[in-house]
Amino acid sequence: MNIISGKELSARLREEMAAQIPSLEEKYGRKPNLTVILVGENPASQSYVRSKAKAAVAIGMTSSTVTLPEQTSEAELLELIAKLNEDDAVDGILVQLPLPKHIDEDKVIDAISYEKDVDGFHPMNVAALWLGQPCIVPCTPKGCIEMIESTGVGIAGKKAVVVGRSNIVGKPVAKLLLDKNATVTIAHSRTADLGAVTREADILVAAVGRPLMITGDMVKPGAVVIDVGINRLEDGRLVGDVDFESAAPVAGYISPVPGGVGPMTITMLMKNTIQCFETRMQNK
Ligand code: L34
Repeated sequence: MNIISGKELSARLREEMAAQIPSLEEKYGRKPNLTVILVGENPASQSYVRSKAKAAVAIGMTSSTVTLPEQTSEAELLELIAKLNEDDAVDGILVQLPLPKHIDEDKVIDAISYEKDVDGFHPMNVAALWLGQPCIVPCTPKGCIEMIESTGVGIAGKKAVVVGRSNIVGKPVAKLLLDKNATVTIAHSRTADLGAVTREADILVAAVGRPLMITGDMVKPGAVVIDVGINRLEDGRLVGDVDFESAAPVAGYISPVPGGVGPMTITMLMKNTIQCFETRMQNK
């Protein structure tokens, strides 16, 4: 079994990006900027947002974080987004999810200019992804593909099973695997005999959000296993959707939690910010 370290892969990719920024700055007269909006005080969100800002600055971009109180109204948030859409110095806008219950997430995502939508969540980017047109690819799915490709195991012709069907991970990662010519199955909480389905997978992506759900007996020997889950157990332990202990001896390659998909999500966010910057600058 080999461990796919998202942490190490990220370090390499971030170094490459850091090397790219000075020439971008020279060419366009400024650094790319990422602006993150955080509403409320969810500790996990606070920590992810801090990591994003830190990563942006570490590779030589600029980053701004706007922190708004929990009671912020939807109208106020939409107004801020409209202002950032118009701000020429802002290349990427990310609204950290989840939002407080009184705010409609779909409305907020719709309000972000699709050209600054570094998450790739805007309907325009989703449509473009499914139509096979140039788009901003969501960070977590993009990171999963990079991790699979880092193993050297080819994707084309393989059976890939994605467990989970969210708009943020399951559906887009399935589309990306399809684009790489895998034969893709999307399984989910209602799939009958899930183990029989996952045991067929040469590539298994777990993105259900259920701690330790995928156990070793559900993994095909030698498979590439990508664990997207980030679950905090009652004892404080951070675990994935995959039971690493039982799955690792069976898998050919497996990503850990922490140190797997999480850091890669942030790394892909940096890539998307650079992409948004370059696209806007070139279209000026
Ligand atoms: N808009 N909202 C928007 N975009 C996103 O891409 C996200 N996501 C998810 C939550 N909400 C979002 C993230 O950024 C999840 N997520 C995310 C990003 C990074 C990490 C985890 C989740 C991460 O760095 N995890 C570390 C450990 C974190 C810890 O110790 O708590 C890891 O090694 O997995």
